[in-house]
Amino acid sequence: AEISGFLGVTPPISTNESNEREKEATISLMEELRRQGTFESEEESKTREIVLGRLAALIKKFVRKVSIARGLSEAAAENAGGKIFTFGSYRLGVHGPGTDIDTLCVVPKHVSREDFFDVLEPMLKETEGVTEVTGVPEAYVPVVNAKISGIPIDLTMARLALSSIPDNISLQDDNLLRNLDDRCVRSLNGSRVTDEILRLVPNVEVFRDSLRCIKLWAQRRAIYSNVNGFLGGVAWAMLVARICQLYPNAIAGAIVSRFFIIMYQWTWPQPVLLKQIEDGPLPVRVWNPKLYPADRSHRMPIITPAYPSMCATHNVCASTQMIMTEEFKKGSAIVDKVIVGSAQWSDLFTKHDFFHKYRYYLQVVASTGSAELQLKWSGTVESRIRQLVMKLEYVDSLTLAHPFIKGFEQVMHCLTDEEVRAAAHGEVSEAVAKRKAEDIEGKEGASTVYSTTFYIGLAIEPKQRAYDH
Ligand code: 3AT
Ligand code: MN
Ligand code: MN
Repeated sequence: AEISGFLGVTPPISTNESNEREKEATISLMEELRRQGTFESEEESKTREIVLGRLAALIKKFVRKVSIARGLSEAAAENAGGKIFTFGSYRLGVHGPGTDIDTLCVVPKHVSREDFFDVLEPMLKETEGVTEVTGVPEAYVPVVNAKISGIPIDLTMARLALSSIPDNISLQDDNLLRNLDDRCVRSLNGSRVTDEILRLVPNVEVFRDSLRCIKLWAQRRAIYSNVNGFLGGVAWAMLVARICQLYPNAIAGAIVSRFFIIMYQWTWPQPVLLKQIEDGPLPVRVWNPKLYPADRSHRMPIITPAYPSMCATHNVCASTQMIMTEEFKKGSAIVDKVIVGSAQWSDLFTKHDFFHKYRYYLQVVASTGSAELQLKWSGTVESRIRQLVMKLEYVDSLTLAHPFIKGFEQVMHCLTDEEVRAAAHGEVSEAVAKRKAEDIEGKEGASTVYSTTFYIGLAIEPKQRAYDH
């Protein structure tokens, strides 16, 4: 990739090594990240490796079983292979304790997506130490969720147009995407993007440490969420990767300090690219604002590096852009002080003050009468909050509509219709709040209400006084 002598779409800003202050700041940053509990224990780390080993063996067994059922010989079935790839935070090396391992299972052409849910899912359920197995075949990226030895696993699958999947197969070649089902292309995308990001940073270790810091900061400041119009994990990773390209010899403390100032001053909608966007073998859209008006409307475009390149931040709207820009500015001021020794890294990780910041809040309550429905309904409502925020941006006296990044869930056991109605509107009396499931069991007219409440903070323009005119 490094034909031009540097990684990225422009030459670096500086190839200097970090100075003493930045080295000290990096040491204290790593101490703080440890203190904040962002690293898992040695033991958990070992468990993850064992889990992945077991999973890899299980996938081979699954491919073998399906191969035999399709009439392949023992030798051909054995040779059919099957391989797992990880992506997400685990692959990037920035995962915290208890987070999931995102895993892609690559199978040969004679193994179908139906087999994944009809054969592998039951095999998982029967495997010792595997719990909470649920398949979601109808998802945009179909997935099986499970826990193996207590570690949450998201398992996606891609079927390649090959008769066998050898252990040394790489997913880098765009031609592998030819003649694949869309769901397979989407499943491969997660892994291909992650691997490409790692290939495009000058120093993976520095990238990891810097990203770990930025992720924690974004979570604490409540701007880590793709659905709500902020940035998700992949977008934050790409931003940090771009800064690493611009300062190839800098260490984590220095990268983080450049990160804030560069992101604060970035001339959006100029896109953040890790490499030039390439064309490829599929009849699919690649991000191109010259060609597509929808792409032109992206306010903070951050473009994925693997073909077919897409914008990871199409959900950003005027309000969330304003909020993130403000946070970049605040972060920049704190980090400047940290580098000269007049502030602590912990100051960067102070919790947001969303619930004290605004005088008015809009509350959106999604409620149903069943846990299963609630999961779907609250997800639907959450994905629409953005639309509401964008409508609010048009209200004259509103200067900002600030969506909070998560909803608050409640389960309320109600005895009367009145209680049900109140609960569905997000009002809970003390009596209802205290009641348990067994308190309403078998009682006539009683029912349980599930609710999720979302909040949007509203900043209102100060009223103009008469003499202003
Ligand atoms: P955690 O450490 O797990 O919190 P992460 O970055 O690994 O952070 P996820 O496990 O949620 O985040 O997601 C990993 C990748 O899976 C990111 C993205 O490529 C893909 N992904 C996540 N959610 C969706 C979704 N709803 N649709 C399509 N792809 C998704
Ligand atoms: Mn994950
Ligand atoms: Mn996941």
